[in-house]
Amino acid sequence: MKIYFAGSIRGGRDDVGLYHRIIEHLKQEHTVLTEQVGDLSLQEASTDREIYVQDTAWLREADIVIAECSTPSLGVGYELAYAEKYGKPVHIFHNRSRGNLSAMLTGDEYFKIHPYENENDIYPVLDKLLAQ
Ligand code: 6IA
Repeated sequence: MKIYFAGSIRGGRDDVGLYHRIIEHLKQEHTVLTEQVGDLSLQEASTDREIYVQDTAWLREADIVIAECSTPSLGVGYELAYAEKYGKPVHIFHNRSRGNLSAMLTGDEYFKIHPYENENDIYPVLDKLLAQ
């Protein structure tokens, strides 16, 4: 499967280690198009226009979109709506202890939302949904 993994960048990098571990897990059996989201030392290398054009092309190419939304991010919110527009399955992971998700995500019945307590709860859910 070609996976578009979405996680906060300019919204805040507090969870970059978590993104990195999720991407490493997904890469064991699948292709992750957006490895830079989990890059622990991400550098400004492209223009914003280049990032937008590349990321929207990857969204259209992806088989599935997986987002970690515990750190709110405008860019991730945009990507989720873009994925819905193109009919891509969207799965959203969210740590319950980090506050409520935006009503624009929880109120959209298109999105599959997976609240979790601990990081270790994420991986079996991922394995199950990617095995389908
Ligand atoms: O609004 P945000 O920056 O938090 O949006 C994050 C989302 O937008 C991620 O899921 C990415 O797919 C995408 N995105 C945002 N910035 C970049 C980027 N470089 N490279 C690739 N994808 C991005 C930004 C440069 C960085 C050093 C600030």
